[in-house]
Amino acid sequence: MASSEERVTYNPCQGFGCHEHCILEVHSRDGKIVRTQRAPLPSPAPGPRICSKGIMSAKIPYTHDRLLKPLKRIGERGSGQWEEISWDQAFEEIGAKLNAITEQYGSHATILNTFWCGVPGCDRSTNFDLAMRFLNSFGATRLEGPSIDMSTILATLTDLNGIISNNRYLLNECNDHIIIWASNPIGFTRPGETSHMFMDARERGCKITHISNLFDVTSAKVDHWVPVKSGTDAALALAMAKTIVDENLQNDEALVKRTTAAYLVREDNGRYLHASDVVEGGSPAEYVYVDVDTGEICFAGRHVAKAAVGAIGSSVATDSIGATSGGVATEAEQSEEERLKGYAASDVYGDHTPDLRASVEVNGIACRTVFLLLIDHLEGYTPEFQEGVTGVPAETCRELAREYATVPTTMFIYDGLRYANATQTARAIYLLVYLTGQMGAKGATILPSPLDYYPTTQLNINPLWYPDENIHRADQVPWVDVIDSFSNPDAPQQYKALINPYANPILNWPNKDMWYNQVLPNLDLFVAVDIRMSDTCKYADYVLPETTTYERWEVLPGPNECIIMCEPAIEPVGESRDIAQIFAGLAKATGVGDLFGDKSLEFWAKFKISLPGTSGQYLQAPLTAEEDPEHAGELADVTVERLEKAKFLHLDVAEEQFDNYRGITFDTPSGKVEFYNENFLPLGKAFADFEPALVNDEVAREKYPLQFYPGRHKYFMQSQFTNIPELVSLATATQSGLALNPVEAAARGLKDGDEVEVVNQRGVIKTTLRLREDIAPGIAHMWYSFNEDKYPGSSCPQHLMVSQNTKEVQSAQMGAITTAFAQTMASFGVPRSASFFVENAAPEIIWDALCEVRKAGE
Ligand SMILES: Nc1nc2c(c(=O)[nH]1)N[C@H]1C(S)=C(S)[C@@H](COP(=O)(O)OP(=O)(O)OC[C@H]3O[C@@H](n4cnc5c(=O)[nH]c(N)nc54)[C@H](O)[C@@H]3O)O[C@H]1N2
Ligand SMILES: Nc1nc2c(c(=O)[nH]1)N[C@H]1C(S)=C(S)[C@@H](COP(=O)(O)OP(=O)(O)OC[C@H]3O[C@@H](n4cnc5c(=O)[nH]c(N)nc54)[C@H](O)[C@@H]3O)O[C@H]1N2
Ligand code: SF4
Ligand SMILES: [Mo]
Repeated sequence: MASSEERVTYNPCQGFGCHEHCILEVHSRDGKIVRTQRAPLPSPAPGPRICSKGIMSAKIPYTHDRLLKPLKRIGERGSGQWEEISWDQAFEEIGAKLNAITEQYGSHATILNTFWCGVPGCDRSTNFDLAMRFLNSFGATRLEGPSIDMSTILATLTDLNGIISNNRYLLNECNDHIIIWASNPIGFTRPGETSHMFMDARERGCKITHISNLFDVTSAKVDHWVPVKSGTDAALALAMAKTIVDENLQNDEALVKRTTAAYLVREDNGRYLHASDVVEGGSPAEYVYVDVDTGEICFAGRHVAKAAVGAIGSSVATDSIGATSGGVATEAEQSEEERLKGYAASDVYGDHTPDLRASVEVNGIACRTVFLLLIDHLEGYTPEFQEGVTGVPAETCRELAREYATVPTTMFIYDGLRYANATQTARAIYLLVYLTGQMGAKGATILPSPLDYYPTTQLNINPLWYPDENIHRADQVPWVDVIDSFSNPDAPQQYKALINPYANPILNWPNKDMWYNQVLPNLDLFVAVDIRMSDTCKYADYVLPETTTYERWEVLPGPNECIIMCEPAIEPVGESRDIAQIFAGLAKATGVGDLFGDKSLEFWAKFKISLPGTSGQYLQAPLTAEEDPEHAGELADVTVERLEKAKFLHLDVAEEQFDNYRGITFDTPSGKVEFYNENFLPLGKAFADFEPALVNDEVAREKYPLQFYPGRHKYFMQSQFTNIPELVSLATATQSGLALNPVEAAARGLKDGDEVEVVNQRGVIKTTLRLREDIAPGIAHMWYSFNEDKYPGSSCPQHLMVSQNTKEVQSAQMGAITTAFAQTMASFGVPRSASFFVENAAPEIIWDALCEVRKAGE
């Protein structure tokens, strides 16, 4: 076959949800994809890398369960009986039902689930932008996000007003030590470039320590593995903090400069002392400290030099919303250079040096510094105490603390802290970073959920999100309120319809029974959009087939510091349509077609680059030699024309890798890190503490002594790729059945290959026992990605998990975080529907469940 017939395009990997965000070079011939390989994007070392899923991704358009036509349910929900219908009929019938619901209950009665993990591009995709546009055209209600992957974000919401630093290329700066805490990135969950960066660091002589509850692939690749008992990490982190302050290894200067450690707190009510408490007319916004040399009482104002960028609150720059309908440029944000200058100037102490250890009476009020309070708080968290809790020897804890405090160390934390105490645990880990001054230090920072996020390369998506100036037409709601409304006719809003475009919640979210028993029976209409028949589609009334990433347009800034124009590699398979067509059809059928418009996905994707980015300027990229040999290297605006020719351009990102923690100030009330947060005083949680996780529950353990651990598959991406036979073979050969340590099996008289039942109060799973030395005693490990049909006559792993969206797991701390966050967002003028809320429930309980294993039929 002549090579001229081969077509090459660049498309995001369908498994984009791993956060590696690989772009694939896609080769197709005669309208069919023949292979995918890594794209030669010009980017920092080690350059693009892909994994087995990226290679098998070429099969995604052609799977046996690919949705090819709109489907209408004809049997009971979940019965799998469908009628194929035309798009016209689908839009007409769905439109009529939505209109009837709107007439009776208002447009907010329709819920849109915008959770994005399944869609290539995730929250950066044009798909996501158009979901927001539909939300804002229709005036629907956005479903609040599940508490998944949230612990580090919630910790930073508490201490830093939501600022994260997650540029994965900072791993290239690590030469001394990396601690991977609660994550399995190497060769597993981050199998692309990130794995290579870890291995390259090791080759440079950088030591890697891994702290985890089981010996996983990452443990096997590092220098030092520290096993901890599940859900106990806060005890280890706090005992490390205690060792650091006991041995005076903390960084006093960093504590004073960047945190409120030297500020006085009133002993009577635990609140920060303010200038207004001390002098008549003093400012309630000024904090109080003691000069270490003179003993003078001094005041510090709040100096925030335009705080760190990229707060997770919202992708919306609200100040520009008013201007969007005219397509006018957005207000310029501060440049990177100005921001850093601002940090340097943000000295609130003048000539004074604050005393970290002041204990004084001011105006008759006894006060002590936050640092002294911390020393008291850590009193009980001795290395010996933690040994009893975590199983980590006290001496190992001390050594780790000393090493951490004296060797520049990057802390890599990801999402393994999936327990009810996750927020406090993540705060305890962050505390170590503040104490030692490693926050934002070169080669020594903290990277939560690192990815390729460049705040300076964001496109302005407001004009896509908001069809007009009414930014408050839509709303947002948590599941618990939806469930409540079903049994309460007086609830302020009834919810009747659900549209689910990009996720597979009936499989992935830990509350299957809530769907079957409470949600589905109360919905008048359930519409799912997907590329294949998922568990969620199975229960829908209408299933709408979408194009895959290979059949549609996209423009993505970010991956590998590039901006990529993703053109369709092939024609849509079957009658699948792209999301612009799908939402436009729904909008038209519901009378909001004029607002939503009828532009194509290609138009919207290109439209994003035709506007200045959020920095107020067009994105810039150096001219390539192919574009202009004479001026190669010179900066020029990224335009549609340039991208059409080049397909991808390396964006002009600062030479110095960006670390959002490299500055000094934060947008907190004090302008500093508040690891002592007075909002949480009523809960006794002003500091990070160790609270037992649900798996540590002693009473329940009597009946169910094992941790039920339904983990992710190496060869799948949650439920994705479970329809690729080659990957299914690999997965079933290596990760199937129930994996148990031989010690636990012997104690139950079980042997390898036995048919067993995994049980708890919520369900019984029938499966086969596999003995594995690498699974720690105490853990019953399963994998969870397959459709429920894979478990005939049995519960699915998700049944045994703690239900996430119930009142029982709502937590006071989450309530306080959510309330504070809502206030902040409102004060910025961000509409509720655009804020990134997560449900007010214990943050991560995916592995926080217990079970017992017994021989089948006993
Ligand atoms: N037991 C257990 N449960 C877990 C986890 C765990 O480790 N253990 N992990 C949790 C985590 S971290 C997450 S993020 C969630 C993930 O939860 P989900 O976001 O539900 O994840 P996916 O299974 O990736 O599902 C996405 C859906 O999108 C569909 N899809 C893929 N590409 C496209 C597309 O281009 N267009 C459309 N319309 N649809 C598409 C897929 O077919 C699939 O049905 O699961 C959570 N659940
Ligand atoms: N192959 C593959 N890759 C994926 C995904 C997938 O489904 N498959 N999903 C993607 C998504 S959405 C996400 S959010 C990420 C998640 O990526 P990670 O956070 O890296 O992985 P998880 O599987 O959530 O976490 C598993 C690890 O957490 C650690 N762990 C568990 N409990 C504890 C504990 O109590 N203490 C400590 N210290 N460690 C503990 C163990 O090392 C375990 O191997 O993976 C992404 N990548
Ligand atoms: S690491 Fe693998 S699954 Fe993840 S985006 Fe890259 S190729 Fe896809
Ligand atoms: Mo995730």
